[in-house]
Amino acid sequence: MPASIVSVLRDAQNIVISTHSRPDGDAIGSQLGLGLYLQAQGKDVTFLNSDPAPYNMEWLVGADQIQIYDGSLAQLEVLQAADVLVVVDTNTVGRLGEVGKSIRNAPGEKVIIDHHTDPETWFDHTWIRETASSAAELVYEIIQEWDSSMLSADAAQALYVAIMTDTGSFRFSNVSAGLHRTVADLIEHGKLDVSKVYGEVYEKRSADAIQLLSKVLSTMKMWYDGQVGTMGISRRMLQDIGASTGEAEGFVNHLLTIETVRAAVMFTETARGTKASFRSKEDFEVHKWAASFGGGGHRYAAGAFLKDDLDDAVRKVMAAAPKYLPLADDAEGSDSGATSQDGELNDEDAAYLESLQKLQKKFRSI
Ligand SMILES: [Mn+2]
Repeated sequence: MPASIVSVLRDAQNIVISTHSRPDGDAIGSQLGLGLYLQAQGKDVTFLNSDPAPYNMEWLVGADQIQIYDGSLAQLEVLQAADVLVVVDTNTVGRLGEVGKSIRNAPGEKVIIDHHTDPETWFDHTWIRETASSAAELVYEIIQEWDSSMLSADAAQALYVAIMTDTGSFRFSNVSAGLHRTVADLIEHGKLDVSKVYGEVYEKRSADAIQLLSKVLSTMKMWYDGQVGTMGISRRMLQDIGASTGEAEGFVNHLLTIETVRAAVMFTETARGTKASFRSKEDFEVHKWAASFGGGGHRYAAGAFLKDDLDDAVRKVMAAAPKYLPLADDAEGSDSGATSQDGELNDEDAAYLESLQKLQKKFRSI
């Protein structure tokens, strides 16, 4: 209940707010929206994250107050002194990143405000609704319960940005009339120029990012009769262009614009392995598929990290697809790899097969 969260926050003086590693718009917007509101209520608020805000969130008022966790004595003292520690937009100690254990082990009461599936159980107070469009929607409900006349323009703007980014600019299936009423309130409170806000978030890309997009689009592959689409970013691509993975944010959504595609996976190779971002629509759900690789998230948007290079990660994830997706019957056959025009192995698969054979030879020779 938001009322019980309100009383926990009202009774606190020192409050730490944190969110997930590699934070997105909802993470930063929810954190700042809540934090600025609490500051207006006279609370001492510390924003403590494992990673910096993405470049297109740096302009939000309050973003310069966000501290990056470094385990310093000063930060440990703040954590010790916190009456309440609030976690927004994530529900596991692991997803909090470096700061996670310090938050969980801090003596203050832990509050979670979140909309992801399968929350961990170490929180003392929970405000969780899986069907919420964003963590920010839940933050707004707390503020509404408390006193929305204290919501500043800057806090309203942060919450608006959070909802806008987590709903694909108000178009995902969890957008309701009620959410639009919330958004209308935020526009009024923030006196927002919505077109300008959109531009700050989505129209600040570098030419490099668009160059990267052109390369990434060329890796597009259709699987299972076109019901699933994938794209991949190799480390080489990032190095060649000099772009960061943050600039590839949202690329996966291009796949979902294809009529036949019900699920899409974007693979991003890093030094330690490959990140898979899952997206889906209609009756396809991807969170269990992602969870089978140690990840998690929402029904229609989830992620996982595999300790494999790009090619192996693609192969493993796509081989598991029939277990988790309601693929049309005729699509499951043919030991189900990428659609190949002529039924022959494509270069990539041929290379993979070759590497397997080499590996077998190696084992035989031992
Ligand atoms: Mn979110």
